[in-house]
Amino acid sequence: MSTEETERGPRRTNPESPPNYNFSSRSKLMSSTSSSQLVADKHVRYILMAEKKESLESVVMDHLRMNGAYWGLTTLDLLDKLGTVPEDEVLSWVMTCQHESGGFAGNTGHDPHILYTLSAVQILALFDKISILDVGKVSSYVAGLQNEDGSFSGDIWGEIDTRFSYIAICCLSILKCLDKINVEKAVAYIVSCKNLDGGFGCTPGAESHAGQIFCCVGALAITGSLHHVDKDLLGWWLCERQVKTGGLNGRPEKLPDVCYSWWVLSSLIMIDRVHWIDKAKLVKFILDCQDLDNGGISDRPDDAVDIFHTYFGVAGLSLLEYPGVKTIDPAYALPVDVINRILFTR
Ligand code: GRG
Repeated sequence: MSTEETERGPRRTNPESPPNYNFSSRSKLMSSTSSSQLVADKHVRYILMAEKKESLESVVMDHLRMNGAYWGLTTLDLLDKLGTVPEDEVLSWVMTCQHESGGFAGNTGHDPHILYTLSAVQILALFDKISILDVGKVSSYVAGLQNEDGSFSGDIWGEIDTRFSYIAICCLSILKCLDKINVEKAVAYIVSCKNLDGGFGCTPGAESHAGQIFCCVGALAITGSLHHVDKDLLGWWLCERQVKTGGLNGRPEKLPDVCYSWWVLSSLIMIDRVHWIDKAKLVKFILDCQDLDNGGISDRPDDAVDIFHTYFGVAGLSLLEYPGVKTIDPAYALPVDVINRILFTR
């Protein structure tokens, strides 16, 4: 690892202006670094099958179908295959999940939660259909979950977590309604969750975890507040997540998991320290987690595949600039062309 790098992190100062990450230090990674290639067509087929109502995966995921739809549809878009899904059917189902409060549920007839509300907004963004939303209603639901100390609850039951801070900020930024919350207090709460190791936890004093770090760094990036991050200290903690096989874990002494290719890598990119890990070894780890016969990606080699790991594997390869995969935005977790379309148009 080199600590001689100059400070070249994201330079956004205005929360309403588009992100400006410096990718200049990212080298092109060719697929020849692994014994296998990305079997994109098989992953597309796997996702389209997993969505079918009668599949086991669809039954198991019934209560969080909105998240599953976001993972699957974003993967299809990254592989340039969003056009293969029946858009009208998807959009009308998404809208059946909206509650009168303005929030979205994980499926029709379920209770609303901020987790599913972001996924619903992201799905509409993928299809360039934010316009079918009552933006005032959705943004009021999200803004109404902010607490006096700046934190966010997930729903009316009040659980507090920095995941919900990220979701609120990401969602309101996409809807161009960040002015509906107290951004200063939201940022102060996130900063209060920063630990001595440079990482962030789910609440003040909670252990640093790569998933929470993504949420906190992402929220700080979107609000132009990355100066609160000690980039060298956090970059060191994050690059220490890479284990011998090339995979990344979420905290010390834990097993590697493909999903951390997203949580860790996106954070490293946002703080401009992605060149501190071995990218070729990580590409190989992700490719080794593919089901080469039936498509889909698992947490670790030879485990069963699922839609969550398929998304985070492909999203990780996108961050690694793998050929044939569209570029994803590390803060918004949507393809860059989608984010540009939203942030550059009124
Ligand atoms: C739009 C990408 C996107 C996210 C929305 C929901 C959310 C915001 C972020 C979740 C961040 C998070 C906490 C991710 C971690 C998920 C995970 C694999 C947790 C497993 O934790 P443990 O403790 O596993 O079971 P380890 O790996 O620590 O053993």
